[in-house]
Amino acid sequence: MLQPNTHSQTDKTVLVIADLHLLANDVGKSQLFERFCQQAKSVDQVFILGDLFNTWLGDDLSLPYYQAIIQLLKDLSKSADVLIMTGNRDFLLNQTFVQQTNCRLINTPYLLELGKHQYVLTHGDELCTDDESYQQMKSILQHPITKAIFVRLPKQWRLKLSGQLRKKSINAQQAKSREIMDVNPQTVNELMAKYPDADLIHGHTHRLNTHVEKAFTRYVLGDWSDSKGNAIKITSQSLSRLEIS
Ligand SMILES: [Mn+2]
Repeated sequence: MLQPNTHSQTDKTVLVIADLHLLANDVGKSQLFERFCQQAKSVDQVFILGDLFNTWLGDDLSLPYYQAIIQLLKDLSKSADVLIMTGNRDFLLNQTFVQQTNCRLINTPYLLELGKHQYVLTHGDELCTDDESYQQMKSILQHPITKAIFVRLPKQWRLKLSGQLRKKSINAQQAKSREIMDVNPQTVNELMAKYPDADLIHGHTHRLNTHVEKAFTRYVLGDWSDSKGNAIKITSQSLSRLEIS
């Protein structure tokens, strides 16, 4: 007699992280990520919701800097399905990165279905619509034409340009209020209206918290320091927070 498939999609365990902002020379945080990868080897899927890397200036330029991290991702991919969404810092991740790591790049928003539960996964910066200058800058920088031109520039130019952009961005952030840089509730509601049965998981704002709204719960992932990281663990039965240390 045929047995029901006990390893169906509904049984899987999933880990979700975001905003590690890894730097090539940041040994502490790289080791923390290594410990996370050890824990993650026993799960089915790992979602990285953007800004895994602090800067990514094209696969040809940035891959050599991050070889230790690339190796960790490659090893993790052997036991878990690793799905990566780009953030505002690493939106130039591309196919050579995919080939070297065997991770998959996914679009935002991504609908994750686990048992009876649905989760909308997104980096979160597109929800911060009060920050109009940021959204304007994003639409220029992440435009396919801009990206295509940028990755063809000489490496030295790219390094210089990214340094200049970073300085501008830091200055701009200092002049903005905390509220402007958080998600806009109406934008969140508009997104979630398209997914009436789902909860929301996002990063970007670095404000780890759980907001229980009428129609959905919004789980915000925190960023990682050199000594402490955070993740969300989901099964078909439950959702819980994990601390990585
Ligand atoms: Mn971000």
